[in-house]
Amino acid sequence: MSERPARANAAVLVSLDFGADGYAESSEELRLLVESSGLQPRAFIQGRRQRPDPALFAGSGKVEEIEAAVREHNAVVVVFNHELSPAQQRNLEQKLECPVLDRTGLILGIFARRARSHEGKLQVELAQLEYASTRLVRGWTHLERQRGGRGFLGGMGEAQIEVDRRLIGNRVKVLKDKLLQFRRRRDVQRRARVRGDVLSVSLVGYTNAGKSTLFNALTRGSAYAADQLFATLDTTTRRVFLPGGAPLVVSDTVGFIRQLPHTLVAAFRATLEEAVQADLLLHVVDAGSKTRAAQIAAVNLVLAEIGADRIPQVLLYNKIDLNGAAPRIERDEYGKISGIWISARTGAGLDLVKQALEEYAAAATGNPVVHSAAA
Ligand SMILES: Nc1nc2c(ncn2[C@@H]2O[C@H](COP(=O)(O)OP(=O)(O)OP(=O)(O)O)[C@@H](O)[C@H]2O)c(=O)[nH]1
Ligand SMILES: [Mg+2]
Repeated sequence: MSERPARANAAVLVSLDFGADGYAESSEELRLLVESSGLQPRAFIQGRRQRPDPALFAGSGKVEEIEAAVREHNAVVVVFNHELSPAQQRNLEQKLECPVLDRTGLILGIFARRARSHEGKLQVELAQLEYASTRLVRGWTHLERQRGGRGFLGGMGEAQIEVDRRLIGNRVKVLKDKLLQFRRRRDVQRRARVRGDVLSVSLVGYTNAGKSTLFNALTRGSAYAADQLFATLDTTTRRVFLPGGAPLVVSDTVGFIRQLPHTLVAAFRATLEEAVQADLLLHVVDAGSKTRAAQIAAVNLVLAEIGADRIPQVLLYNKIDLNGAAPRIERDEYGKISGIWISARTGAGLDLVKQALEEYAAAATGNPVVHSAAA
């Protein structure tokens, strides 16, 4: 089968097992990430190694295998499920004669495609520039042009790759200044809300857990929900009233993922601050995920990184329609709500979520809970 048509988005995936936990799931996640980025996985090269090769990350035999797959599928990019050093990336690109993306580069590319708001775009650009400034990205722009593939890789932007480090430095400064202005404006808005004595709740969680679907169900809004990783990049905030009449602001936020690139966490700090400033976090979990515990841990890690680990949290085990579980509330030994089993899609258990919010609102404002209907 050597007569495959050239495809602008064919990708060869590489994931190597170094004996760490969660290898299978992380490899499956790579496939989802690649699909979410608009690339098509054509071949998935896997292998086992003790430790990365300093020059090429993979062993020479594995690199030959990758090279053959690139030829066979006419791939425009090779995606590694790992962090590559700038030197490894450059060596691989020379050897494979094909652009190589590492995990951080891939996630940055997805964020670049998704960013909609002015602030979101500035944040992604900042993260990309800080990432690019450590790498000789120039290496593959000519290859990209030769192959005529734009699309995904075009997301890095040739113009910004053409500029030298000094210009990158200048641009980074401009971006940081602009983002600071956004942040100040947001602070003002937030202070106005605090004065208004309104409970603020943020939906946080692993990417694709169902945050936007739940946000829409709770606010009857139309946040973009989709079966792709990082569907949401911008924080959307909406004011709603609970059945008992208490006002509340709910925010939908960007999803987290294990090994979320640090440049991104830093760049998105302003957006994520909405979560940091919340009175309560609704931590949405895909209850059916095989790596549920690892996903919860990854989210908590990022929350700690942005200083949101001390905010009270309720775990929402979502998508129970898939396993037929009944909606229910779990309480800890002090009677405080710790978890709720729901389906954002069918609406099962949403009344329990509202009930939990009423309890929190009452505790926060000192007003007793008013149940709208006598049970
Ligand atoms: N079966 C089922 N699917 C759900 C449920 N909630 C959400 N989904 C689906 O899960 C996918 C992801 O939902 P989103 O609401 O976009 O998830 P998210 O957490 O906002 O994802 P990101 O913004 O990408 O981080 C979509 O295909 C939803 O339709 C649910 O309760 N049951
Ligand atoms: Mg979303």
